[in-house]
Amino acid sequence: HAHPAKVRQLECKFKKFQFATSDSLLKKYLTSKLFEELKWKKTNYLMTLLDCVLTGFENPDSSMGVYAGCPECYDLFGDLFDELIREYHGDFKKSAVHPPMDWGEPGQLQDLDPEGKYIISTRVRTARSLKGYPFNPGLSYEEYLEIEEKIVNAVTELTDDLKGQYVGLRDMTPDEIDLMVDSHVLYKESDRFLNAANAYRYWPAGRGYFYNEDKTFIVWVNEEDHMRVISMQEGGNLGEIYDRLAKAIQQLDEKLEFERHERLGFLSMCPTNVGTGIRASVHIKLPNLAEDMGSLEKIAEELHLQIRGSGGEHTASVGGILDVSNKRRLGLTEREVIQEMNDGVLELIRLEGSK
Ligand code: ADP
Ligand code: CIR
Repeated sequence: HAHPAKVRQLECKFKKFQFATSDSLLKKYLTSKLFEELKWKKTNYLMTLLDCVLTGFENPDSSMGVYAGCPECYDLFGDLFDELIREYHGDFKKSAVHPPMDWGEPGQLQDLDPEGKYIISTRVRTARSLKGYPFNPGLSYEEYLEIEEKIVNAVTELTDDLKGQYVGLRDMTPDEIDLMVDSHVLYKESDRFLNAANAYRYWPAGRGYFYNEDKTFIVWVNEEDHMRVISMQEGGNLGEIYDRLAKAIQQLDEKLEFERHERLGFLSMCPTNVGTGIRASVHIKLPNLAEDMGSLEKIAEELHLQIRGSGGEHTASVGGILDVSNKRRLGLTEREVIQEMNDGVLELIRLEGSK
């Protein structure tokens, strides 16, 4: 059972949350009845409901408002997580099962914008968690260092154009970090949604990034997830970028063991990322469509796309640049996820051209 003091704290915060205005899925699905059923539960990594929902209680403007404290949370607090997951991933029902991994064939995708008229850059990332550890909210100082060591050992063995070097954040100056964040290579140092979830403890211990010579292949260590594997470059050559990521995952699969759920696929701290963990995005200019953001958002939703600002999640669009990516990551194979983004972005470009 959870510690009584922790349950009292949870009850107090839940009560306060009842008065908050929030469009989050947490608000929608954490009913008083469900709360009573879940409030005493505790995982083997000592994670309770409080560890999962603190971010949403403290940030009523969250879209989800929930992070898993450890893999087991997806089962122990499944009555909450299943609802959020179903709604976010396009009606992925409790009875649905995520398909086995399938990256398809190299060369199956083309350039989305061969004339270079719309797309500034393209990025495909996936999230991975190492087996045998909690997520950020439950990690100890020693575990951060252990995870870092395992990942660094694996990535420094990568071959060909994936070869590169690892830099720990503890060895960088604030100015160096800012420069890398602004050039979209490195993650932000503070995000209030992650901060509320206790994802920044012991910072910068165990945090860092690996990059190849051209900075087209990057691995983030111990940001939101143990591992974010990223392939990116200027222009719209989705095929080249996707193939690079597929090759990297193939090599990493031989060196590391990842946390995978029978029904939900690869597990990650945020329920939006379970399944394939893939977010494939373009930085794109669509000046005609962007004149009416309301209707562009609606079109994007129909195409299962999500629009973010140019600095990433929870940022504004600067210079008319939008971040357009697949919204669903669960219930489809890797190949299907990327095809959905491919087709959606091509449709947006067609609509932009016909305006
Ligand atoms: P994630 O994709 O890992 O969920 P964010 O939305 O926070 O995270 O984005 C992380 C970084 O990646 C940000 O700097 C963002 O601007 C950058 N980024 C995302 N898509 C692209 C892209 N197509 N080209 C260049 N940078 C990108
Ligand atoms: C939130 O709930 O708003 C943040 N924790 C981020 C959720 C994932 N982001 C997304 O799909 N836009």
